[in-house]
Amino acid sequence: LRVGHSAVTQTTVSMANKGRKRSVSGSRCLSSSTENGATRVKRVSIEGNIAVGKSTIARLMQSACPEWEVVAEPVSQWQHIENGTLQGPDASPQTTVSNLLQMMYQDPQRWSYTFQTFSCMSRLRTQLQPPQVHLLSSERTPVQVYERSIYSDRYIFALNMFELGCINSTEWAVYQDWHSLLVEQFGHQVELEGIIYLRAPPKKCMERLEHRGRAEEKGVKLDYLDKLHVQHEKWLVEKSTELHFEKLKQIPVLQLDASVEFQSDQEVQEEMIRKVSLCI
Ligand code: UDP
Ligand code: D5M
Ligand code: MG
Repeated sequence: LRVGHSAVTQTTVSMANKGRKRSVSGSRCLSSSTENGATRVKRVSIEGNIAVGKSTIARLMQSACPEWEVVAEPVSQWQHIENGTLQGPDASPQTTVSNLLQMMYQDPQRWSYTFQTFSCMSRLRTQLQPPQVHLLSSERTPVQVYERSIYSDRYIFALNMFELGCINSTEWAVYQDWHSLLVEQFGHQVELEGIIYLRAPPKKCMERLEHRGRAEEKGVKLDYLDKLHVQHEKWLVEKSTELHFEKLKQIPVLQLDASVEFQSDQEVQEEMIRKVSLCI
């Protein structure tokens, strides 16, 4: 799964050419350009299998490049579904009514569609937040790093649930209808400059998933990670997934080999972050 140098170089060129580069050297991570004087945000998403190390690399990027903003996946919202959100003086304190992540894993036939509606809505709401003020006042182009995207919601998870029969054909038709509407209406506000595909064999992801020990994921089997791996490969490597958005087909993909231990190896981390920096 190791990515050859030429593949990285090729992707670097296509991602970098999307903006005018002033300088990239040493620990400098970004180009510092604006277009037509307007503040322009560069957004990249980190994609990859469950527990491959997306949050870990995102945290490492955040400390290596403080001028980047990492927008984490709203997993805790999925674990804590809150009651009504009445605003103002009459608002009652919010309480957690359920754990939708757990419900989805325990009874996928019943809860997969509901989970997909909420994971996509909550992700979009989170990613629509404007960049932090310090990013906007920086001389450099603000960069937001998303953990996954509304595209992996559809082309990895929802599609997989449909193929597994956990979302039926009516739910799938309804899902695709509102997902396309959301992308048409809001897609430009979360438009991606590039995708970082963190890639590792499903067995390695399984080891990391077990090591992380998230309670809801106790029943996740290697077979499920195998299926998600294939979905990632079809979308991001083989490009055989049927996509419904022209812009999405053009987005450059940087593959990073996450099969090696990078969390505790500074040299490996630095090399990964260097590859990302060259592309942004
Ligand atoms: N992890 C690890 N070595 C690595 C990267 C990650 O041991 O090189 C561990 C990390 O500490 C966590 C688990 O793998 O316990 C999953 O990582 P993370 O939550 O970042 O994965 P994600 O689900 O966000 O892709
Ligand atoms: O992903 C967080 C957890 O949430 C993990 O168990 C996968 C699951 N997840 C994330 N997005 C989706 C969608 N759209 N459908 C189903 N399950 C999802 P992690 O990889 O740990 O960051
Ligand atoms: Mg994560």
